[in-house]
Amino acid sequence: MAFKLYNAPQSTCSQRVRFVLNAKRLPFEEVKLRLLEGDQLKPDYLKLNPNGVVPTLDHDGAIVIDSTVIIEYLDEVAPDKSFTPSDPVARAAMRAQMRFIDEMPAASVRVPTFNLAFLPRFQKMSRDEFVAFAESKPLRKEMMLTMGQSGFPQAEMKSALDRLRRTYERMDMWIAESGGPWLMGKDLTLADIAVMPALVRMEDLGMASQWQDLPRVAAWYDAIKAHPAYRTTYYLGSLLSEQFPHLREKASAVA
Ligand SMILES: N[C@@H](CCC(=O)N[C@@H](CS)C(=O)NCC(=O)O)C(=O)O
Repeated sequence: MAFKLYNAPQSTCSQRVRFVLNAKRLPFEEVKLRLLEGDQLKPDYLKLNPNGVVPTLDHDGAIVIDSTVIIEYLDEVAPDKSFTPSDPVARAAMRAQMRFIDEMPAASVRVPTFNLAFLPRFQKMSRDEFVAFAESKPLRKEMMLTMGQSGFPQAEMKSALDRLRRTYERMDMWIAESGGPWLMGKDLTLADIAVMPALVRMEDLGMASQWQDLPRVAAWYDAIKAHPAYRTTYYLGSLLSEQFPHLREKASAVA
């Protein structure tokens, strides 16, 4: 089995897939796209992934897109060290958690990410360059134009942080109900892996304090960072603060 992963070091969606590949010890070729340069919008890549986003998995020529779909696919084709419960009811519960995670934290985390990390880059573009860049995005055109070159308004930032807070509270409830240490109990599942990058991103942006009053979530976070796959997934250059020097001061001002 040969895997080629088109991804970006700092992309939260890519980090889910790298974690699963690493945890399963599946060797893979990594193709790194530069998202701010628009590699994901080039015609050859759009043939693989018409959404113009990463990640995309090429498995012996079969193309699989969307990180949630990819991690489920990997668990099916490489079932050793499975991250999916065998009981159908538990499997359905895990998938429901993953839907919640895609709708809530995975979407919300883009707002602080863009405002705190990427905005200075967009502000350097001329208006015409920015609009052309935004309009070339199949999935994120409207989001980019709403953000504009002055960033998402404070109200949008506040509601994104509120949605993230509700995620930490939901995680706390899941861990309490399952007995932990993971979201579904004693076994790490794809749901844990799906939510992990949002919390890593928030810590990277200086906002880990948002879950410090939830000791079960804090312990969960420490545990997933201690997993052997974590270090290989978050190789040097995977954190935004490793790339954007302005980030640390600005993030600590927001926290
Ligand atoms: N639902 C998709 C979302 C993918 C996505 O939004 N990827 C981001 C990085 S995490 C991206 O490629 N952004 C580039 C862009 O918006 O142009 C997935 O989970 O794979």
